[in-house]
Amino acid sequence: MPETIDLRYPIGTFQPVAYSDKIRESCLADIRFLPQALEAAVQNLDEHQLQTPYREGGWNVKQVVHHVADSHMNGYTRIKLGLTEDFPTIKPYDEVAWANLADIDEVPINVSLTLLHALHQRWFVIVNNIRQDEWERKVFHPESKKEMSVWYLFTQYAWHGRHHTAHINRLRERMGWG
Ligand code: NI
Repeated sequence: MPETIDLRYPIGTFQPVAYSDKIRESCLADIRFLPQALEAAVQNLDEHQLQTPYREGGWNVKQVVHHVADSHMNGYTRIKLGLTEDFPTIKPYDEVAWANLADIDEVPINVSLTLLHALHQRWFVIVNNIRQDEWERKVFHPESKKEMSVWYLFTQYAWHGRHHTAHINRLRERMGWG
């Protein structure tokens, strides 16, 4: 496997999985502890380190942290829509363009970490209370023209948080930042 692909997907690409209690438990833990895990990943990094791309041509650490906040605000909304409306159409967004708006460079990452702590505290309570029959509720993604279940979204965002945390942790290891 070429190294660039490996760096892009340090924990592998997202793989949809069928419902199981065991996966539910591990994804709940991912949603619950993502803010702490991401905070630990960036601990003690200085401004120069935060400006370092996690791979050549990739987002820098700061962009990654702000992106997780952007993405998970969308994810929180998508799951809430899926739980409260009948087959709603969700809103895609241009994540690359979002990562290039002024807030990403100007706002300290602590602001997004605080946001993620608050967001995930609410998000965890929602997903922890999803009834068995609600996991199969569906949303429609108009760009990929795909139906996605609430279960799919839940497991995807659990993966997504670990995916980006791993980008930063792998970078720290490669750079010897401790
Ligand atoms: Ni992402």
